[in-house]
Amino acid sequence: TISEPSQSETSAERSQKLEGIGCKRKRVEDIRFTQGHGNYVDDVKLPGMLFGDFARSPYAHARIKHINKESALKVPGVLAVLTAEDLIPLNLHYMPTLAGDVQAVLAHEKVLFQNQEVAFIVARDRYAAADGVEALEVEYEELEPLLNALKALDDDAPVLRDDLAGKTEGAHGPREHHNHIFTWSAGDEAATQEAFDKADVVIEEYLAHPRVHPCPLETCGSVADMNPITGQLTLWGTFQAPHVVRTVAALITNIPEHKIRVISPDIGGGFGNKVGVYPGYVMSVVASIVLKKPVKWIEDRMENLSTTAFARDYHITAELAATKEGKVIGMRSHVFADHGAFDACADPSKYPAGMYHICTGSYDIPTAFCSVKGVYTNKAPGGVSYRCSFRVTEAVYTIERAMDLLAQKLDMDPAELRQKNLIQPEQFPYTSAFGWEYDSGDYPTAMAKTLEAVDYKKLRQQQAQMVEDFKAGTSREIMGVGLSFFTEVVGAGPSKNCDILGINMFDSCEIRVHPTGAAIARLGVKSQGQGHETTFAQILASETGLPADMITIEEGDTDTAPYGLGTYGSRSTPVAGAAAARAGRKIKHKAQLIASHLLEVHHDDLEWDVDGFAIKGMPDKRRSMKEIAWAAYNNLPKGMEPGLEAVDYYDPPNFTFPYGAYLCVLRIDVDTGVYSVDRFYALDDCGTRINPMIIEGQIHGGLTEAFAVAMGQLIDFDETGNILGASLMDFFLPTAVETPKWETDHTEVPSPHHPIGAKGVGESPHVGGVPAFSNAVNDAFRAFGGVHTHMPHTHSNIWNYARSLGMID
Ligand code: MCN
Ligand code: CUM
Repeated sequence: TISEPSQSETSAERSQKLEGIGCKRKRVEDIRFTQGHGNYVDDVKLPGMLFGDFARSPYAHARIKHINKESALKVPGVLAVLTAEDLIPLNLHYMPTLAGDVQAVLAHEKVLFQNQEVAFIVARDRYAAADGVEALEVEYEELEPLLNALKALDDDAPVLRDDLAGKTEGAHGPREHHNHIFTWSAGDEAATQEAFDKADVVIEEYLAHPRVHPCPLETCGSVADMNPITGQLTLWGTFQAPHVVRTVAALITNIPEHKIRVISPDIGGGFGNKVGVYPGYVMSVVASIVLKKPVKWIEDRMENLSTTAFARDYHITAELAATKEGKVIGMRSHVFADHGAFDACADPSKYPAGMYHICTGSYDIPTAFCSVKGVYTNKAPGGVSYRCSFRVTEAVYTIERAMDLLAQKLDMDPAELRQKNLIQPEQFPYTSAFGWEYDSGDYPTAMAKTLEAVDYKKLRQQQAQMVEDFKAGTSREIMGVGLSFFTEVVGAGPSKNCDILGINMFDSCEIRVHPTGAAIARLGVKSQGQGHETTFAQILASETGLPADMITIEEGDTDTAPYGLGTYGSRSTPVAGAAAARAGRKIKHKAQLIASHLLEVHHDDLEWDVDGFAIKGMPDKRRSMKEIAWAAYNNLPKGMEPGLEAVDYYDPPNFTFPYGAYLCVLRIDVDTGVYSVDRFYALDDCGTRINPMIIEGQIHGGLTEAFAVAMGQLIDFDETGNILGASLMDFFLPTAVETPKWETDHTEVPSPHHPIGAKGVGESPHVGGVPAFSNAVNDAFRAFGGVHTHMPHTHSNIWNYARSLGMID
């Protein structure tokens, strides 16, 4: 009944048909996206569904004196006004955060940042809810706001968190001040001090990494449907980690976990913004319980930019110690981390500063020390989002700016200084001064390839010529060459290092092969645009011999997908991708036993050949995976259970360490501060490449966001705590018009511990891209006495910097 694959086809031909690992397979999800048939949270429409909207605080810091619910309840269509008073009896006015703090679901007594959630107004439709928000009367008494993280621990700094009064222990050790969250350090402080004491040359610089926001196209939202008859809660939402949301929901509501179904439908970009748990999610659930109807909550753009997870806001001091020949012998960094009003950072539990201690970067630095102080301010909570790999963006910015500053101090070329200090191929696996075990890499090759591709020498000659011309008064244009050599740490993670709320950070894949040789695979991660439906089918195609087109990938429904920790920290390929490969191998193992039965030989006499098993030395005597799948349902070896299914939960032995060498060339018109990016070359190594086209897309996206952060994005505040830049009128979201042209390249050093050798890639271009841009801008001013100018490098900031250096009269 099943047709044999044509025996005349060669292995190579059959292999190509699978569209497995290495194939530039077209994105299967785009069939629905490009035709407008994606299914996002706002597309969920249920009978009788109500809408909730937040009344938010106009002040950054104020006491709530009185709330008059009546004024809102009078609005036609408004059904309920919920405040903290309503949540207190349910013990839901605060919710636990992933960082071991609590966050107000609705402000109780005090508001701590502008646009904080004060009341939830539920109405028959969005418009009535918005009218209710307008009508609600809240009386506030303004308090002094705290906006400067560097002043948060001053003796006279205002007290922000009344609810923590007298609490001397935080989730990460003792608290030393009313606005102090944690102090965390890594490395060897004494040894590092010794290195600095004996160094010929040291540099020290304050490097601010300003507050930005990932600004995904789709904002956050949820639909909660509590069935009062069955007690079943169904929650659709923009969740990067649906299983974690289910567990947190069970813990805070006491609804048994099997009665909660969390569904992440299509997601229109996450970038870390959709990892955290937000008051809106909780309030849609509470409102559905109270009103016995489904309740939807969807943020608007300004709410998204001003209240849900921001990124960075790291105030970094970077120090390097080196010999006069340019060998770095010590690295030190101190950070003030602005976490906003609540510590809602989404890091693995043991790492309150994420993976910031990858800040020795790609260099063989024998001693290092870093410490991070987290503080409260009157700003929105968050901190770990935006293609950051848990603060690796900040870490790479620190070391890559510091290397340029050291090169300048030594009067050395930045490429040469890097080459002198790169970790050498024979040093892998390499243990860094902070204890990370870098799994693999060939850094000098990546560096050499990059310098050659751009003709680095010639660029430096051109630059020198332009400096001369500028100084001679014949030109008003200068040129910058920005290098960045980054190392990432992704794939959280090994359970020895990583957990979230005590749940180890493994991931999972379950595959079922149907009788006709088609299959469905479900994973514990959740794509937000990364193309998992395409690439995970490719891994399984290579592993099982079933064509990728015959494998459906499903993610995001906790009732069907195996438990997983979700998609962030570029962990899907390193962890769930590994689980997929291993689940595929389990399928293959059973298939081999079935094939041995069908071909009547011992299974050791069989060998795998692309899409089936053949008798060793007799390639024509074979059974394809398709035939084996059929047999799994009707012709099995005696005693074997029917079916062809496998599940794999994978706890990786280590992180993966993708890396890359980036180079940016830009020209600046000094009199206007206007720059143009002449060239941006990005070489990435993410180990085995599953889908080169998807990788290129990831890199283009990440570089575009790097450009955005380095050159324009900023979430700023005025002195009273009003958020500036909370709309797309002010917040820089580059379009095709501003975005430079990207040149991509790669090397391929597989991860030695990953089943198919793949490392993550989703965040690399952002991590490496930001310092390349910032180094380029700073490099342009190096010959004119410039040392460091802060991001964002807007035209006006560049112009002001040129003025401060006396380059403009
Ligand atoms: N891939 C590959 N070969 C590799 C590595 C990855 O073909 N060696 C493919 C993967 O199979 C997957 C994609 O590249 O289809 C990204 O994989 P990975 O690096 O594992 O990252 P994740 O899937 O875990 O995605 C998370 C990462 C993060 S943390 C942010 S932030 C970010 C990013 O992805 N958010 C994104 N890229 C994004 N892209 C889109 N479109 N939307 C987002 O929200
Ligand atoms: Cu830090 S942004 Mo991604 O890890 O979702």
